[in-house]
Amino acid sequence: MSLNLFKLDGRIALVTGSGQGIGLAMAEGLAAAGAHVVLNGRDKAKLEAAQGAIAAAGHKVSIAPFDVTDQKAVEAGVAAIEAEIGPIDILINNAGTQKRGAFVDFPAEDWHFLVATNLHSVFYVTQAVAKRMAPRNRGKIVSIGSVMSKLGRPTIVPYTATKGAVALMTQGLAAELGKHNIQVNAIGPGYIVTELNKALIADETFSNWVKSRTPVGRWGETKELIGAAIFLSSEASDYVSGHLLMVDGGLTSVV
Ligand code: GCO
Ligand code: CA
Repeated sequence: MSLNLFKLDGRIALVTGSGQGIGLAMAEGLAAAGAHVVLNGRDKAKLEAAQGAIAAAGHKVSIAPFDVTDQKAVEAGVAAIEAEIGPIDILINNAGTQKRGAFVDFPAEDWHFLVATNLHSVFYVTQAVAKRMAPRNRGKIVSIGSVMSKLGRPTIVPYTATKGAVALMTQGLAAELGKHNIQVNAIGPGYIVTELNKALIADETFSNWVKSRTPVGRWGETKELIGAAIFLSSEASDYVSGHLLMVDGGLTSVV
């Protein structure tokens, strides 16, 4: 049995929100596994810096700067990738953000921003990509959910709502796209050291709570999400669909 199951050579992978953090780590990992990665984000300079690093490592990488919350920009961006680079085999819906605050005071505009960034984006990008994958009868769609796809905690109700939606959207898409040999799954990161979590890491009480609440007793690193991303992007997962794969150090499996 060869490990070619996990090779992504010859595949094109679009990773949204991949200028930094989890998205960039996954893009680097997919590139190392052989994929031609297409980096996406709104900050072109950040994408160019990331592109430089991945190219310097000897991997194939392009950039596609468009705003995933703008349906017209998404449609144009995806069409351009397919015309200029080639058919997208793998889509990683990673773009997302976080805003924290008491629910009763949570500004409606922040709610709308989180829904647009974390959920509308998945609708726009997945639709633009899946309608092109379907006639090819092959594709991998991986969305980034969260431990909050299954659990709640105070101050992040809007974020939690969007991540719960991503998990069930994954199941719905798996049901509908399976006939086109498109596998649709999600990854649920636990508490990972990222820019979005900077304030939490700096809060000693919260950080100690994460360590005690997580069986492996520590925060995760962005690179620890790469294995799940390669698995769900490769033929190793051709019979896996509709699944939310938690990468959370065991957090969601214990009280
Ligand atoms: C929080 C954090 C969490 C996790 C994120 C990763 O405020 O509790 O941002 O939401 O870090 O969900 O999946
Ligand atoms: Ca499920």
